[in-house]
Amino acid sequence: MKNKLFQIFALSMAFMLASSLVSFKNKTPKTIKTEFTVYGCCGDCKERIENALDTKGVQFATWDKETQILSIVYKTKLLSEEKIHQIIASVGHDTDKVKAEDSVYNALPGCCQYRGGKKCAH
Ligand SMILES: [Cu+2]
Repeated sequence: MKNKLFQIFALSMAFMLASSLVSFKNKTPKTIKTEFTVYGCCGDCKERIENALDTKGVQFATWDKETQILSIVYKTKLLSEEKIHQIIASVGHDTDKVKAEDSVYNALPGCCQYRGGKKCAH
């Protein structure tokens, strides 16, 4: 009888532990690290992209012109991934989700106009 009670006790403890772990996992973390494609071509593009992301809520951001991949760590309280895509598009760089306005894109220096698979002139 005692043994059975102990079994029930142990089982319910295990269940509580498991469910608390699940709810812990579902909580939004304070910071998120993510990577996505941002189109650009040269060191000037890199500076433009990274400067645009030098903003509140971004802990770390680096763009690789060879792979066109942006790696970013941001605070979920202050930013969302959508917002980050918009910030980048607002300085003329297309992402895999948000395209820059043509007027903003056309205002980029000619050597930085990367659309159509063009390589930067420098
Ligand atoms: Cu460029």
